Amino acid sequence: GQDSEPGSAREVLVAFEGCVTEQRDVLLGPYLRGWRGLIRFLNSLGAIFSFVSKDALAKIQIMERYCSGARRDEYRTLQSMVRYEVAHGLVDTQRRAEHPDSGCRTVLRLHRALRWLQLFLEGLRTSREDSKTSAICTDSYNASLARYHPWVIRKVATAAFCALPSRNAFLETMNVGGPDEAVAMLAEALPHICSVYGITEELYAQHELLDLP
Ligand code: 1PW
Repeated sequence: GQDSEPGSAREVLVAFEGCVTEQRDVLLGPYLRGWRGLIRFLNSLGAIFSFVSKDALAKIQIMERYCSGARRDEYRTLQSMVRYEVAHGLVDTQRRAEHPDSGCRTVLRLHRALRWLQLFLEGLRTSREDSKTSAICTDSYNASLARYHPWVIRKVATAAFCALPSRNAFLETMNVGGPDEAVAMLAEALPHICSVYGITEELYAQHELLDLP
């Protein structure tokens, strides 16, 4: 669809579902499509969220360039990307220098944000009807992504969360029907997001890439 269409959370689910192969490889194409869908959704929440989505979008674009570039075969899966970049010394491990935008460090930022998303959606799914979306969002952020952000970003992000609509209105914006349908969709989607997150975390841990600058 077009970028101006509201989009449905279901597209995001389908993309993340299609990420993991039988060999437990993570396909970058669907991974980035899932992210694109998320960004579209974030933007539909209002201008205040474009601050949050802008950096993620820049990172998606870096990855899309790799995936359509001369070395696209190496960037088919997360596993082949790590193998390729590590073997060819394309990853800065101490400070950003020769390879400031390696695929490995770029995906690591998206990966950390995915943990936030996972906690947020899980909180939303299991919350009571009168819960505050902003509180769920703040708690999940503080439990995950916040530790990687400097004070000023934490402040701006937390301020943006206050603009989130009520729980039920938020579930409606997901465009999958009423709140009950949205909660059911989340229950279906979360295991897939968890699985992508878990495989990535394990892969990065094996290669000692979890602290890339
Ligand atoms: C409603 C729940 C939505 C979850 C969507 C996740 C999007 C998260 C993006 C947060 C971005 C905040 C501003 C940017 C900070 C960057 O410095 C930071 N990027 C991320 C994605 O955390 C680190 O990237 P950098 O500076 O090392 O290139």
